[in-house]
Amino acid sequence: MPIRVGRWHARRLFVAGFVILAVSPAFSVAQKAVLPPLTPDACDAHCAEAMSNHRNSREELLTLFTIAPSSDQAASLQRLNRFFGVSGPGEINQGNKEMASHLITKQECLKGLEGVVLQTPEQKSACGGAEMMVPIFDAAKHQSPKFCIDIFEFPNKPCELPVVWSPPTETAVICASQGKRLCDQNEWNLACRADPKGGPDWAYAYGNELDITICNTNKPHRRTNGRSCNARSARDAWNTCSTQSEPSGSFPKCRSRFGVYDQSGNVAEVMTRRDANSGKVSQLKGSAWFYKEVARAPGFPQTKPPRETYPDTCNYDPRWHVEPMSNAGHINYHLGFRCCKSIE
Ligand SMILES: [Ca+2]
Repeated sequence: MPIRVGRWHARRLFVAGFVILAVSPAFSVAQKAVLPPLTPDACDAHCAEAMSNHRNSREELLTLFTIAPSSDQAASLQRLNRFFGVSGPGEINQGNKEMASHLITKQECLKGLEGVVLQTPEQKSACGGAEMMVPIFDAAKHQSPKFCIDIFEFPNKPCELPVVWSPPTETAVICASQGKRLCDQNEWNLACRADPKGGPDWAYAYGNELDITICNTNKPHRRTNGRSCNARSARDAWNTCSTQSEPSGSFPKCRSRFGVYDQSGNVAEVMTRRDANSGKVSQLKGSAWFYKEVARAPGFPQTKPPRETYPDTCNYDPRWHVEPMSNAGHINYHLGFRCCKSIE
């Protein structure tokens, strides 16, 4: 059944979800970072080049992906036209460009991926010809692939900036327009921890020891124009919180053994979870660029006084902003998504 959600609907739901927002570890961190504000005067040539990767309009955002031939092209385009835009937090974009900070240029990112085989012909074939997807399976259980997952955060293009401000209901529609669907948490976890060669699972996509320098997880929230990030409402967050994502794939070692990038860090990700009581619900997980502020290795003793910290292991199961997928509207400046696809 098609999911119908309008922009007004998503905004209303953000307010409904705001009570939950207040207890999210992601928003309860102390904002101690003191970095220079990003203004045109302070942005040197390198900075300007990195920022040029940030799309300026709905039209530019819509060039980042194509609608699958299997979808109703006209209907999909009509809906996606409503979803994307750069005017505020009620639209999907790459963050408020006035506040955003990206430090790695597209060329630098592409340089880091030189010589890397992102997707083999066999993987592409297993995924029904889909670009930039890899099949996932539990080799230790001799399981054949049942699904494929996007190699990068949406728009699943190497060295493009991921989108944020995407409510789960709309992410599901967007994935459907790609001939895909949102990933289930169990699928995302397996793609993160497992070894296609049948070796032991890892705690993190990149290994068993926490290292916040491997992925885009080592940045504090930056102050913008002298102000700290204030996420008390979507509009406040839009006006004060810097989206500090980097082009997808900028951290070459931030890659699972299946070849999936940025499962730790960059932007947190929307997925789904089957709940015994509520059915299919939205599940938000994966850390974002500011994870250093809330990082906690498994078993590491709690700080005194306790502050909100959390592990970022593949199997970590947070329950942030859980909403029925039929009516899930939580959005914020550090939340994106990636898509999966069942293998027929
Ligand atoms: Ca991520």
